[in-house]
Amino acid sequence: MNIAAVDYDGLIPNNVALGQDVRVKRALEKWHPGYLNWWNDMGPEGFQESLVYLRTAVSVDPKGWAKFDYVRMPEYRWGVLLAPQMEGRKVNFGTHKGEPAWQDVPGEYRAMLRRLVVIQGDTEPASVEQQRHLGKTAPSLYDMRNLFQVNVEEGRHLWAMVYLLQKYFGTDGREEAEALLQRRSGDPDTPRMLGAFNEKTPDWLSFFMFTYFTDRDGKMQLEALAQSGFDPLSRTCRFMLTEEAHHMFVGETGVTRVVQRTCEAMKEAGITDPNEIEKVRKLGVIDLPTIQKKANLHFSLTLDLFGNEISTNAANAFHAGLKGRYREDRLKDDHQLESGTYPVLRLIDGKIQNEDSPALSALNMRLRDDYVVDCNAGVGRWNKVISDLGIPFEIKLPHVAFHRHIGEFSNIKADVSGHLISDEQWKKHRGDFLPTDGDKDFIESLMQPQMETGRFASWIAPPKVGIDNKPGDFEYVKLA
Ligand code: BYC
Repeated sequence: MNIAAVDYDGLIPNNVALGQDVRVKRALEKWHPGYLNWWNDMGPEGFQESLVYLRTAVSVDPKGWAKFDYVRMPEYRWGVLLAPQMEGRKVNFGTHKGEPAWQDVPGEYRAMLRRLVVIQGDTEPASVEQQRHLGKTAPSLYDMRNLFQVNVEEGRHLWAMVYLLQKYFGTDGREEAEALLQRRSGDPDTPRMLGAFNEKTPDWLSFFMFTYFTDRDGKMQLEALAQSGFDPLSRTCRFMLTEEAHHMFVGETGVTRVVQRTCEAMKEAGITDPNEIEKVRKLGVIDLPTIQKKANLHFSLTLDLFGNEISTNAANAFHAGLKGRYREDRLKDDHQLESGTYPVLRLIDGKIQNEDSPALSALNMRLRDDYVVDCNAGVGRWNKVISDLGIPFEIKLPHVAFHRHIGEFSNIKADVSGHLISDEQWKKHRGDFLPTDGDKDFIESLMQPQMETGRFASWIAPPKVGIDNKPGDFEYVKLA
């Protein structure tokens, strides 16, 4: 079988020869109605009958893997797609370094591997649940289409993890696959597994921040799992990363367009001081200090997703060859880390300072550091838009100790610069760092839908180019 081509004949499009794997095919077909029920209950609210101009993966060839067409979301072809197998691939880190990559689950690591797959799987439907109400306040049909594209692909990523569970983990894999459809973002009794996936995505600025910051955690984690010695996981994550890139594009360009519109409106009105918040808001755009507060919120919530700075779980997963570092294969060291150290930012004697820690234990910290570098690149591009429009303002990522709920800094209060502050001071200044109820109400007041083809809400600039090179007046969603 040509691995680059996808078999579209059956119920579940795939490039894993599902037709010859009766047990797994049946298990997935049995899971399918539950998935559709979940999509109908918890997927986008409304618009399920509308025709959306979506891309669907039709191949895993990096040169041309997607086709664009109008699709009703419930009819989207969610499938199982793995990147092509690499001849002679080896485990390239940890204690098994140099051994052939596993095509089956190594028995001794079964529980650890299942946990990683389940956690990854859990985030995918969670994000769809968090974003389900956004369609009805879309600032344009272009944005609505991008939201739905992200949503159907997160659905596909759930399929990707469920395939691994059904194929490689027997009865308990099947149970985990069921449980992935039962948990609900924000539900007090059956919440999603990781903190940030139980938070609200109340408005479109949050959606753009989420796809910028939180989908980027997705990228980092998938890159680390793509290094896995368990080859089916590696191949799965490699293809997911292809799709993930668009989600971060939506976030980065979304925030850019909000920032651009704000600065343009300020310029037109002759407002040069970004802190003249009320005047700026009267223009029907979101003031830059509020955009900064949203960035503070989403960045800090996402940092929690990297787990504890010092983690035995992370050390064990690396040692076992299951989860590597960011782009492990491009790093130049022994890939075993038995003796090295890594500087970890910790709270020591009441001060935030670096401490050299065993490199193996510090892998969450290291991935988080790589993440912060990656985040900063896009923030620099937002700032270029602001400075090109002549506004004296710079968006900055807050200190990693700010507003944390997991790890070293979860028990202290720090300001955005990383200065320790008392509970009293935190209460007093919280509203300077994070969106207040007033900020939220203002943003909500702007969330009026704009559903005319080629038109955009007052607070966001049109994109530079259309999706699939379509012109500005293209009807991305044919409303039913
Ligand atoms: N919330 O040893 P530690 C994505 C728990 S996003 C709640 O530091 P570890 C996407 C932890 O589970 C990427 N609990 O943990 C983005 C552990 O509990 P147990 C998702 C947390 O394992 C946008 C205990 O604390 N993929 O794809 O080193 C849209 C001890 O912690 C949290 C992955 O995350 C938290 N934030 O690190 C759609 C990859 N943090 O087991 C999709 C797979 C920690 O002792 N996951 N805990 O009861 C992992 O690699 C790791 O499990 C984590 C945590 C990085 C999450």
